[in-house]
Amino acid sequence: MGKNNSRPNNLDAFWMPFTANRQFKQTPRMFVAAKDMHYTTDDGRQVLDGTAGLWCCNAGHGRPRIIEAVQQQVAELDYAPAFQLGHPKVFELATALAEIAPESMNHVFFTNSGSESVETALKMAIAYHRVKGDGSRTRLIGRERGYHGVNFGGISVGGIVSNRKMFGTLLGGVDHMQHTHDIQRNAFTRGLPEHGVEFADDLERIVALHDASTIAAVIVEPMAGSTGVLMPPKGYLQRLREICDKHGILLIFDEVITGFGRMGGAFSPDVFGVVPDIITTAKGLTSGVIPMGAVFVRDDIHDAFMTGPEHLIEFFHGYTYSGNPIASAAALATLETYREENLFARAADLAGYWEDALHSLKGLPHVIDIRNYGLIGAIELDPIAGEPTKRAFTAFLKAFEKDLLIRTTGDIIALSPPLIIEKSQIDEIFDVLKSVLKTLD
Ligand code: PXG
Ligand code: PLP
Repeated sequence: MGKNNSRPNNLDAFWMPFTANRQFKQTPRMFVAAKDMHYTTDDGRQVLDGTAGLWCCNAGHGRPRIIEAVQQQVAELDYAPAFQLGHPKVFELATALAEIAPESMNHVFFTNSGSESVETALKMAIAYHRVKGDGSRTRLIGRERGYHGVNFGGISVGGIVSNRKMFGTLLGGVDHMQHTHDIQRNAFTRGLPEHGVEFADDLERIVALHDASTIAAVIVEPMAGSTGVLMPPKGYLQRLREICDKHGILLIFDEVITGFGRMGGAFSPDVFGVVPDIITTAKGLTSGVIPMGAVFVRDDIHDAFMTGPEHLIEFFHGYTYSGNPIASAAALATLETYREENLFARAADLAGYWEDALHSLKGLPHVIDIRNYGLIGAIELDPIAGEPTKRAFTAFLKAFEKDLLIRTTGDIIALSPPLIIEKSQIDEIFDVLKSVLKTLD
């Protein structure tokens, strides 16, 4: 097989996403191959993947079953129209997903990304109330620091200022609960923080302001990833659930990061015990191999749409590539890989070792908090005065020089390795990080 891995002469045309383009193009970092736990750079180095790509390659890289499934599918049926026509794999996939989803969630709507899953879930929630004859419930409630992708609905309910401030007035009828980060009371907690269940009561304030009869849904990440890994305080999700139930508000969990084993179960209800009404996913669904997302819906929400004349479309929504055959084949093979290798349980089994290794960084210069759950870790650094993000980004560059891929957001280092990681590789991650943190200004 021929490979062409030489660096392109011109990097100008590609406007890179969420990247400091000018800086990158002066000193590019390029991957040309990946296998299991490692990337290969264009200068031939093996870089340990501490982030599963962008939180997505949960089964690791270059997994044979997934490669084979994609190759076979592309040769057999490349594309089938998504509207008013079907193909077998997408139905098989939906059934397989319903099996690992919470008991009451046996219906799945396919998208191509986390952002699209979020838009789909928000539209479904508003439309659901309307088909039930409750059309005044149109408001959407998000949370400060939330990340729900980059489309207009997602940034409207999202709470990351830099993702919102450039883009006008966004969607109307949206409000936000306060975030749950409380470093004063919870710093260096292992697992879920003790303090902060009362942050959920902020939803009561919002309900009192707008009246429950105007609110369609609340959307939160059960563990807020992109903003820098904020674990839900003990009892917090349960209380959100209770308040939503009390007021007839739908609860949407955005599990684009937490889904598919990251926390030691298929989805957050398996580990936190709180079941929402809608779950949005993407990323780990295909282990990052082919873009795909899925929205899981409680059965009675789905059923509420299945009324009216049978020849009419029930939900005016969908994407050209919803349930694409190649993505479906990749997802089926990914689920088989997770099952065969018991990877969700593996994440749970490794969580203790991971936690100990991570928390051994306590006491190193600039480290002001460490957080973990499952195979997720975060190290929060004290920002350089007047230069926020610089200290953590320097750590990223230094780690990369030492053949370790980490991810930073603000001054927080986020870690989320593929679930196939070995203990020796966990040691390697934290040995490198220790040496990097010791040399930071
Ligand atoms: N919801 C959540 C909770 C996410 O984490 C999205 C929606 C959007 O998914 P797409 O597939 O449209 O990107 C995400 C994505 C990071 C990082 O480093 C996080 C995401 C994406 C890229 C980087 O924290 N989350
Ligand atoms: N824009 C135009 C002009 C289109 O025709 C379509 C789909 O047919 C879209 C956008 C939406 O594309 P997608 O279904 O891939 O989201």
